[in-house]
Amino acid sequence: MKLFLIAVLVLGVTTLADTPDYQSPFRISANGSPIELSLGHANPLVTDWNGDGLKDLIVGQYTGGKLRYYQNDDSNDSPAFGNFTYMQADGSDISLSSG
Ligand SMILES: [Ca+2]
Repeated sequence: MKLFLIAVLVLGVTTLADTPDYQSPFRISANGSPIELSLGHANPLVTDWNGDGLKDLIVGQYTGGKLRYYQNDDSNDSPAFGNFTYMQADGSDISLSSG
């Protein structure tokens, strides 16, 4: 039992020591300028939206609840984004309410 408790304590200390190694934050640019939203709440999602094998950027913006779509025009290692378009459904901009 004593050996088990020591093993649990060692495992616990080891687990606490294994902190994630995150990169430093950086701003994502589109057309050479950092992406700005009119209000600071954004919800980014990186996914290959158009199925071309390149990860695109979708940003949900707080103002109006619209979804910006930035198509990746370069590569997954060095993505490049141009102008955004608002995502649409049935010909209308998608708008999600907050809350
Ligand atoms: Ca894509």
